[in-house]
Amino acid sequence: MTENIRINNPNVKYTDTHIEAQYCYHTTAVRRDGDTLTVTPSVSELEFRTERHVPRLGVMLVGWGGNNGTTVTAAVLANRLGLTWRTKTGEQKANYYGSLFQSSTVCLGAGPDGKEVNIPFRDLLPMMHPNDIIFDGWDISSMDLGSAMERAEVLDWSLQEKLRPHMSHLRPRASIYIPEFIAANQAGRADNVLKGTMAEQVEQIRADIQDFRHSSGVDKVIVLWTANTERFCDLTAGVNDTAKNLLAAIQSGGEVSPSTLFAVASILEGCAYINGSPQNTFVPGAIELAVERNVFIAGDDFKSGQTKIKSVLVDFLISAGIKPTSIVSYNHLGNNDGMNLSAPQQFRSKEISKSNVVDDMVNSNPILYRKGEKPDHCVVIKYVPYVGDSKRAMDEYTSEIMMGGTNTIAMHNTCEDSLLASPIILDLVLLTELCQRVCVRPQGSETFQSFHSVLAILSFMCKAPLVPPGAPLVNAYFRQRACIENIMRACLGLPPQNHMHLEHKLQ
Ligand code: NAI
Ligand code: DG6
Repeated sequence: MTENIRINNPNVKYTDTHIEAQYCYHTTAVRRDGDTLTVTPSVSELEFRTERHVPRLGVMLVGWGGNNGTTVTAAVLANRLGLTWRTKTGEQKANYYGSLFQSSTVCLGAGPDGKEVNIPFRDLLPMMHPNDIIFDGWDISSMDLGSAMERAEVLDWSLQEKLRPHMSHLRPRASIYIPEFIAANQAGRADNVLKGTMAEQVEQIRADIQDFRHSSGVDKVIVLWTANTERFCDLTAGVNDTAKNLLAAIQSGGEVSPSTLFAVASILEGCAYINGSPQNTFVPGAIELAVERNVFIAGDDFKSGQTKIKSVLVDFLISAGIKPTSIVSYNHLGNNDGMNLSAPQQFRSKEISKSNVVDDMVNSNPILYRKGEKPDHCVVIKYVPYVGDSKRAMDEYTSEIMMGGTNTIAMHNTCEDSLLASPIILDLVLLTELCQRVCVRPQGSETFQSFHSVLAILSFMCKAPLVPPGAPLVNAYFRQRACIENIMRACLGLPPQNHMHLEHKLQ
């Protein structure tokens, strides 16, 4: 089902190439003087311009042969081919459940009968369909994608049998492998690695991107890291603090992680780069390079399961005036990601990423929390091979309620990790591609601007969102979702969704 949206408003113009929308952007400034807060609303007139032509998109995955890499490739192929397969409970059809754009809806307004009209999120603006994405990528393991899908143990066997002929000819390109950044237990699969100096390896990655672009005929390429979680990189003045120093460190062979090397190669090729893992790929020098070259970067760490629930539940509790005092999150999983995370330094990267997700909600409520006060927050991950990709997550949220009461919520969640991450990978690249076609002319300016290189609108899909310096960091799920929806509405000259329904509330 695809809906054609046409905005009936003189402030919105459709040209052959663009949608041009005049938009009133309302903001509110607050000044505190002693006990008094002075609140000043203001409005500025912006013009949004969105290119209508949807290009052919190529996506290069770093870690293509892993569970996420093979699952997302298989899912797109299965949807493109319209595959169905038998399971023990009947026939299953390929779908994109879990994708914000493909499988959730937004309310456009009210129909003649006063009822809400909901449309697929993807239909708000011209967007690429995931079925049309062409995949390529790198892996330190040389296994072809058909066999790697089998190694992942994620998809039903009868589906794998149908997909294998379409996947066995896909082989990951050789990758950058610096053993000290990922767990030692990964060494056994590293049989597909580049040789040469760091600078030569970056040049090879750039050559791979160019080769893919030319051989596949895609118009643009986005690179996404879904390889193993790395340890954090030391932040060192003179090495990775500026773009110039980072490029020099690559030439001289300083401490630069493989994920940062991929980011640099992508930025130099003008390709957006997304980090789906928790490590600090975006050292200050990498961010500066992206800003200098006007290339989008985004991350960090897919927000797929336990953390997604956390960003809903804690938001609910705190916004309802209930005070979470202790959050304890265990999970165990048995896939290769779990094995890599069983090493302390790699676990530490994930622990940091998973632990900061309630900060914005806690800081928003000084009635419940004194300055600096936080709930206890404990994150445990254990490797249990038997459960494979079927991750178990157990959470306990303890909160203070009225008059000293205690409210404890415990939950247990079981599901295939890669089937949660794959639709998020698709949403990340599709939204990035859309953002590359949107620009905004601020009031009084002659020129249009693109979004900031640090693409914070992607926060919704990330556990530890990267935002431009000084920008507010939002983890709360519905605020993040509303941000995407309202920016897309702004591109159509539509006001933010206000949920007031005043027309039904007056006499
Ligand atoms: P995986 O271990 O199955 O796949 C990672 C792949 O990366 C492996 O095939 C490995 O050989 C490859 N690899 C390692 N270093 C590489 C390098 N330098 N260059 C190229 N390839 C390299 O892991 P999975 O389950 O696919 O997860 C991938 C990443 O996504 C992990 O870092 C994980 O923490 C992160 N993630 C996964 C989520 C999920 O729900 N599945 C959610 C959030 C993050
Ligand atoms: C163990 O936690 C493995 C990780 O890669 C997670 O599965 C992944 O980061 C998803 O985390 P969450 O908190 O979004 O479920």
